Amino acid sequence: MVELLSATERQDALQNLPGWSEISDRAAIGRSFVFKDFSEAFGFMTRVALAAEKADHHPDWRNVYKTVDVVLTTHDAGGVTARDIALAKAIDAIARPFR
Ligand code: HBI
Repeated sequence: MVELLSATERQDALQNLPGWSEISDRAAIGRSFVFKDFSEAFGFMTRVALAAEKADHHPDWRNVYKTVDVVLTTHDAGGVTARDIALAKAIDAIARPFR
């Protein structure tokens, strides 16, 4: 079972994840992405979905038109783990070319 990150480990990880922040009441981390239009937003979601399947770690996300709100937590551990940090990094790499 993957271990929960400590508060310090979470803060350190977030230093290298610009745009992501702690959602403390949900024991999670989150970031919002705004794209040019719905088509780009959904293209981003399609790519993230494939990465999530590969990682067997899935986002809790919401899409309204060109905005995608992403929340990551590890249900099995009841909070933020290294798996969330790894997926956040993968998600940022997917979002980069859309800029
Ligand atoms: N995704 N975010 C998240 N958190 C999990 O704990 C998780 C998951 N996707 C799949 C998964 N766990 C499976 O390993 C378990 O449901 C068996």
